[in-house]
Amino acid sequence: MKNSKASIMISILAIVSVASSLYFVIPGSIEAKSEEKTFVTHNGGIVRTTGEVLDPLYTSATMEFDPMEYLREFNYGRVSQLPDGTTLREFTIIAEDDKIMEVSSGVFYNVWTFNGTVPGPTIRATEGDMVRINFINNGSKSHTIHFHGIHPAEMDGVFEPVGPGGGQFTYEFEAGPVGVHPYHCHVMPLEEHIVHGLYGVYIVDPKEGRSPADEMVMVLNGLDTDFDTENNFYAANTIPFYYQHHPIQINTDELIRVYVVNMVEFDPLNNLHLHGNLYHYYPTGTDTVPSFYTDMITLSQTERGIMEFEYDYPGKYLFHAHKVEFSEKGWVGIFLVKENPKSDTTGVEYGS
Ligand SMILES: [Cu+2]
Repeated sequence: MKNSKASIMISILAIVSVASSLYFVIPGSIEAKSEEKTFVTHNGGIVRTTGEVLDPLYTSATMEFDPMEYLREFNYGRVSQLPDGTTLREFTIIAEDDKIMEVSSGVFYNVWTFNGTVPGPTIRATEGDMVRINFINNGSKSHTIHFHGIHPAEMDGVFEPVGPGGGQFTYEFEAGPVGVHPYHCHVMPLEEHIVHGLYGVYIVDPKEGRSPADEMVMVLNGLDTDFDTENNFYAANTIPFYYQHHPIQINTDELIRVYVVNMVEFDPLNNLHLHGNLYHYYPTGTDTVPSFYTDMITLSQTERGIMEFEYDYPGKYLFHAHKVEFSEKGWVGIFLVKENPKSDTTGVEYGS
């Protein structure tokens, strides 16, 4: 009985993967190391995984991605001055759609990438800068980059699909408004292009800057590894359970600023709960006054904002989706709060 169910499942997976012309690779040589858990999706599909966390740097996957590095990595571009004195920030973004990522032990998934990773690079500029994106499509399908924010219609990345095999387009616009915005491919079927990973974060800093802080980016995402339009895994920054097994180290009495962007498709809502603390929340990051002081925000597709908080007490604190299904499928992490070495000697305080 078990075997026949398994063979039916394998057949379904094979048909789905061929029909959708996507890669779903299960190398025979890779064996799960411990007992597999079974996830049943809403429509009866079955996904098996040990649930063990993987260090993506040491897997055989072709996408090399380190969530700890991504967390605090900001790309300011190649900087020059335009004749009128405006700062120009140039970025090169290359789309590909042939990389494979090991999502969980033995579960491999075809990711579509900007500059080789999911999410793509976090792009950062100051309000009023000129942003120039040299976009190259090295994928096998048409792609674009659609930035959220303010820009001319022809820079919107919707009606100018960039052809596969080296097609190019230059997006150029003034950075604004201040805040945190997503960028993503806008080629139809849109859901497919987003779900496979063609998205990233675009931060616009205010001219006067923000108060010093330990800054980080969290993209909330889902992974539909069996192509049934239900997510099988959820994460902050792509790798399920990663920050639970590799806690994010922060200090007491230090301002933490998290740029959070929800890119989960299929599920209408996501949320973020912080333990042992509350945070000031700035929806979209566009206002200087926080709208909420809370330990829970709810985010629909591409909703985003800035969280600011400080911990008084050292220790381990969870952060996770309070939608328990999501946290049990990978969207959970830990802040490891250490006593601030500066606290006693200098009494440094951030924020106000
Ligand atoms: Cu695309």
